[in-house]
Amino acid sequence: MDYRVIEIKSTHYQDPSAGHLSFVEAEHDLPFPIRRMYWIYGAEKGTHRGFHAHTLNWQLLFCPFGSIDLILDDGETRETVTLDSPSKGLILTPGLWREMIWNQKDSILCVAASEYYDPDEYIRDYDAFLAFRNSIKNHKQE
Ligand code: T46
Repeated sequence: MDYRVIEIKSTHYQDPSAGHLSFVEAEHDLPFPIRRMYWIYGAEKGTHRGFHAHTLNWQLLFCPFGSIDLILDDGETRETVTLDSPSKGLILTPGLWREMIWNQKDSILCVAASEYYDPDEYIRDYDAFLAFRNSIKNHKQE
């Protein structure tokens, strides 16, 4: 499936009680420029969000606190990636259906996106998503 799990670079102080620092550099670590960032917080355990795909957006998702399952669907298979470490990142290409489930209350989901917010660039209907995937497949076979 068209996603990639990456190790986000982290630095550590000699004294672990002083915390850690992780960082991502757009053109060095990501295959897209960052135009927007957003984050989701204050969600209860069991929260289920998403239920959509993007036609244009590339995204980096990471969870700096807590644990969140990302259910990914390319129209043929479903896979789950668990974001449960501040140094784990998930790069999603356009055209993947995603759902997110909060495994822990107050987990935070941070996203760096390649596009400005545009509601018309979302596919929120699953049948429309399948039709979109089929149109890509047919286009590739031509
Ligand atoms: C995604 C997953 C991982 C804005 O006004 N601007 C924004 O930049 C975003 C991202 C959202 N919104 C509005 C649109 C809705 O009225 O915020 C509201 C909640 O968005 P949504 O229901 O799409 O939230 P999620 O958690 O289902 O999905 C979000 C992102 O929208 C989506 O791009 O990939 O997180």
